[in-house]
Amino acid sequence: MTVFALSIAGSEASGGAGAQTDLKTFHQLGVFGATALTCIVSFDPANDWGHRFVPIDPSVIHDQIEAAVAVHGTPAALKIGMLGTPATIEAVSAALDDYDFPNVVLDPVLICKGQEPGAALDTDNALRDLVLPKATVTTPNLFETRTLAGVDDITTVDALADAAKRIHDQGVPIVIAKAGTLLGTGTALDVYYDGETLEILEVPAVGTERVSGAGCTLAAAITAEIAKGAPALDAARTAKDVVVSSIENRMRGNAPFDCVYQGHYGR
Ligand code: PXL
Repeated sequence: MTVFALSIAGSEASGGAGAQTDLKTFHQLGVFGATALTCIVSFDPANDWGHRFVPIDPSVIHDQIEAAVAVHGTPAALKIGMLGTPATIEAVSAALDDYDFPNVVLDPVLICKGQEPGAALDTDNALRDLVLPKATVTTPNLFETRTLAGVDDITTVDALADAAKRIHDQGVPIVIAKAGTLLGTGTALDVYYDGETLEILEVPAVGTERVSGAGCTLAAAITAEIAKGAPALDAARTAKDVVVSSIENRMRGNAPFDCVYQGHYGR
C-alpha cells in the first residue's frame, strides 16, 4: 500500500527547494505527497538572486490542509518547511492543534533573504513558541541550531551535540542538528539526539559549494522514511544518502548556485 505524506512549505519557482523538492523526494522514496503552500518565493535574477516573497493568506493554508486530509486521511508523516510570517505560523500552529498529526518533521527555516529584518525576529520567535514544541523531529542547520539553542558559536562536534541537547530540552523528541561541511571535518556532519541516543552522522563531503535544496531534501527524506515506518535514526541515515545522491546529480543552471536533484537515488 502506498503511504501518504503531507508537506506544508513554500513554493520555490526554480524547483530546487521548498515544496517542489519535498514532492520530488517523497516520490523518489515511493511515498505519495501532497502540499499545502505557505508562501511563494521567486528568486530575482536582476537583484543578486534575492528572494521575492509573497505569503499565502492564512485561511487558504487552512483550506489546503483540509483538502489534502479530506482526500487522503491523516498523513503518515508531515513535513513543515518555510512558513515565513507570524500569521502563517499561527495558521499552521492552529492546524497542528486541530488535526493532532503524528510524526511532524520541522525544518525550522528561520530567515529568508528579502524579508524585513524586523519581521524576521517576530517570525523566529513565533516559530520557536508555536511550532517547535509540536514537532516530533527537527532538522536545524548550523545557524538555526545556534539561534534555537541560544548559543553564540558552534565550532566543534561537542558544541553541536550540546546545542542539539538544548533544543531537545525545549520539548522536541528528536533533534538532527546539521553542520554539513561547516565544522571543517572534510565530511558532511550532523548530530542526531533523541534523549538517549547521541549519534554523529557523517558522510564524505561532496565539495563545499552550497547546493540549493539540500536541507529541504534531508527533511523530506526523513519524513518519507518515517511515513513508511522506519525508526527516526534509520530515516536520518537514509536521508543523508539521498542528499549525497541529490548533490552528486545536481542540476546546473544559470544561477551561481546549483539545485539538488533526487531522481537518481536508488536507481
Ligand atoms: O532552502 C530553504 C528554502 C525553503 N523553502 C523555500 C525556499 C527556500 C530557499 O530558497 O525558497 C520556499
